[in-house]
Amino acid sequence: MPKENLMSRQALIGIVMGSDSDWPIMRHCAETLAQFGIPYEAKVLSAHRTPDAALDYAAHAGARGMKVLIGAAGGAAHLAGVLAAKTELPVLAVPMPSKYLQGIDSLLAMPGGIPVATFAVGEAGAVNAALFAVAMLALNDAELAAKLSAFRDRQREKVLAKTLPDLP
Ligand code: RP5
Repeated sequence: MPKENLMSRQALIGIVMGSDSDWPIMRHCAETLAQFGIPYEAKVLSAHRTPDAALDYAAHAGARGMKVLIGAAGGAAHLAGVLAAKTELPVLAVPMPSKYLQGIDSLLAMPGGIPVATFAVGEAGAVNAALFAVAMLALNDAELAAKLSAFRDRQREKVLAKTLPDLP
């Protein structure tokens, strides 16, 4: 689907990242959603640097027609939890690989009662958060479910077609 077309539609997924420095990883999330033709919006909002704006965004996301929020942050990644505190939409968390602890510091536990679904650190997590959001939307969208099946088929064929270099 052409980009303009996708962006002119009501965003169903909000990708929120703590910094523009997270974009090189989170663009993989956006690209995956675009691949499935899912309208999304991506924003920089920080749990620490712009707490009021982050809370406000989450508080109004449902009324704006969004179905899932994806929060991505590094350095004690509170962003997804902060978003989840202000919305009853499902919130997915993608921990960013941080400079000193390679993202382990981003995998903090959340208090009971405010769930976030946390994915792998880095690019795999960014793509998987998008695929998980697709799977949730596909529960009520047969066309999207068919696209997800086709994606899995292509992925399986690619893996089965792989060959290894000559072994010694
Ligand atoms: C977090 O701190 C951001 O999500 C980012 O992963 C990390 C570093 O941010 P910058 O200093 O690059 O803006 O809030």
